[in-house]
Amino acid sequence: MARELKYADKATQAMLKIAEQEQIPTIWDRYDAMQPQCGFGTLGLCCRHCSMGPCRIDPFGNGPKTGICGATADTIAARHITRMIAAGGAAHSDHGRDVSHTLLMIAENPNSDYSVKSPEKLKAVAEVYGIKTEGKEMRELAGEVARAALNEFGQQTGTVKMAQTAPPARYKLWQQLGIVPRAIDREVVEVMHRTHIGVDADYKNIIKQGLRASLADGWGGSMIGTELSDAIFSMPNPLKTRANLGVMKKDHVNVVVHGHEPTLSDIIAIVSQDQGLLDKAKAVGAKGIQLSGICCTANEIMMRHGIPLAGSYMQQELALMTGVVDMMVVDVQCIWPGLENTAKCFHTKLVTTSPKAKMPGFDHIEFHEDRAVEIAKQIIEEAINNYPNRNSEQINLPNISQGAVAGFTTESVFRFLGGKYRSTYRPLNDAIIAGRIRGLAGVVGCSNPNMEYEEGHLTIVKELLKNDVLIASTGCNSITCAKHGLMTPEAAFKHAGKGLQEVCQAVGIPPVLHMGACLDNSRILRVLTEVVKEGGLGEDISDLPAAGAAPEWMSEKAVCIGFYFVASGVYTVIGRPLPVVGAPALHKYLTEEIEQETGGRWAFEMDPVETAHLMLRHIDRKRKALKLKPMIYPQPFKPEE
Ligand code: SF4
Ligand code: MSK
Repeated sequence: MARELKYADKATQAMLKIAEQEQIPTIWDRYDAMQPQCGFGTLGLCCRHCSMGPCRIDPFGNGPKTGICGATADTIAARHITRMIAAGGAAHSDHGRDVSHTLLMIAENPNSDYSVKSPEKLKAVAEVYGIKTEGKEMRELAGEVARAALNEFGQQTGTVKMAQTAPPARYKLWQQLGIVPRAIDREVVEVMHRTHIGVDADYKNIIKQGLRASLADGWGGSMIGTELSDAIFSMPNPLKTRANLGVMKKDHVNVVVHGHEPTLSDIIAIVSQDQGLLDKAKAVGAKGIQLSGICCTANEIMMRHGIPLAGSYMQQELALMTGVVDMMVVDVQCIWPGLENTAKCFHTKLVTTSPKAKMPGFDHIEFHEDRAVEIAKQIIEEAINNYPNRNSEQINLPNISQGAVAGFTTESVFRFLGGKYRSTYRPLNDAIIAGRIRGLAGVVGCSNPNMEYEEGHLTIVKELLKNDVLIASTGCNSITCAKHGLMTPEAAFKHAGKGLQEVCQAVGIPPVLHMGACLDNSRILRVLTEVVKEGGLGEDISDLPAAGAAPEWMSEKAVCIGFYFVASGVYTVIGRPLPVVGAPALHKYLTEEIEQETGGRWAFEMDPVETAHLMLRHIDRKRKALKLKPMIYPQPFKPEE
């Protein structure tokens, strides 16, 4: 049963004790029960792409060295990883498509429950598509932008326009490499075609298409999702909030939203304050309605509304075990079907809302954007009606939460660093050039029971901060950082080196910037682009003293994100290796040779301190290549080279 998790936040540790007492299995128990996991799968050496198989390659003994069709280990692993890119890109991009449809609905339906809350952002996106904005009424412009964005998914000619916002040198390189994405759906379809039995067997050529598909997500589907979400639901602005299970309230109706898309959660955030619903909550004996979030939906509503976050991916079933969740409402991605078994032990209602994601044991209330408020009210009413079904003896809500500042965007970092009247990245670039900030890091991604929970995220972040690296964080790394107090301005004094401390103090920012959901890694691409544009740090993203890490990655989305960072010129370190280790040529290509082509590459490192040091070595190499000044203050980590 429950294990000691040394690095986990206190609320998680408390809930694991409850799980043990009550004999309720958790994700960690299911992980343990799955051991030993298949070595062929771990190494990337199995293939089920046709019914002559399944085939597996024997990496050590005298067994088969090719599949029945003759596919080698490199071909099989390249096909598999590229399909992971396609699945991850499809998930994010389909989210982007849904947001585009919401924008189109705003344009076409004057009575829509949604509106454009940030006209400035809409105009900025219109510019990318070459759409004239002058004299246009907002709904007219919304229609034109929505159609242009939707066109990016299925167009048969041309290329994805959003990708042209990359630094010119980067875009030119993609043209030379032949990996400029043509259309978002097309790249996913082509991955599926090429990886079919008897099509592409050249591992480099397969990865080339993988890179193009990943760019179609990072600089396409995801970027559209982020940009249009900002236009519709408003531009996030740094705000104070709280994080961890203790944000739920014993005497309130607790509704937890879980998943990814803001179309439902944003409306629920607004509707949960409806006076009629608050009265109904009071009528059943509750003091009010407490909304909180899990996973990236939490990030979305936290950064726009300050709604507190209840927990990360790994805490979804622990939230139910508090006994106070009257309803968990889910949409898409990162939702465990196993929640059903946990919920059965409590009064909690589980509700799916997307026709794309139904789950056994969950109620289904289908969400339709054209009846958004009506359906959101129905959902909350059902949660209220479930409040009296609580069993007070089962309530174990840890009173543990932590303050955080969340909601930085490419634009707000710009404003903070530049000062109110000087919107510019100049102070950031100058701080890097002068040796006050050593470099930039994106630390992002999931958590995974195959790693020590939160150790990777926390250790890497703290080691980088100590060495004056400013961090942009998204996804479940953000949630870990928020829960552990790393997203407060005070964290700079506790964890950052002197140079970074001075910058954080001067502009009043935390040393770890919350930049949103996993979809919002596109914001990090744009921050890097702005730094290049500001000048003095090279011509391309690959010139920057910057690196990325996803220490506890889990999903196919994470694979796609990693590939679009590598394709964008970023050195990207992950914990558990990609399933390519049994394919020697492919492994070497992704971790070494690809840097000659894209300027970025992968590294696999399980030790979090060493991960941070790999990133620092890379940052220092780039500083040296740019002939930047030595760091102003002594640095704890000094690479031997
Ligand atoms: Fe085996 Fe080739 Fe079929 Fe894959 S595609 S299952 S390696 S025969
Ligand atoms: S929710 S993809 S566990 S970051 Fe986006 Fe977290 Fe990873 Fe899901």
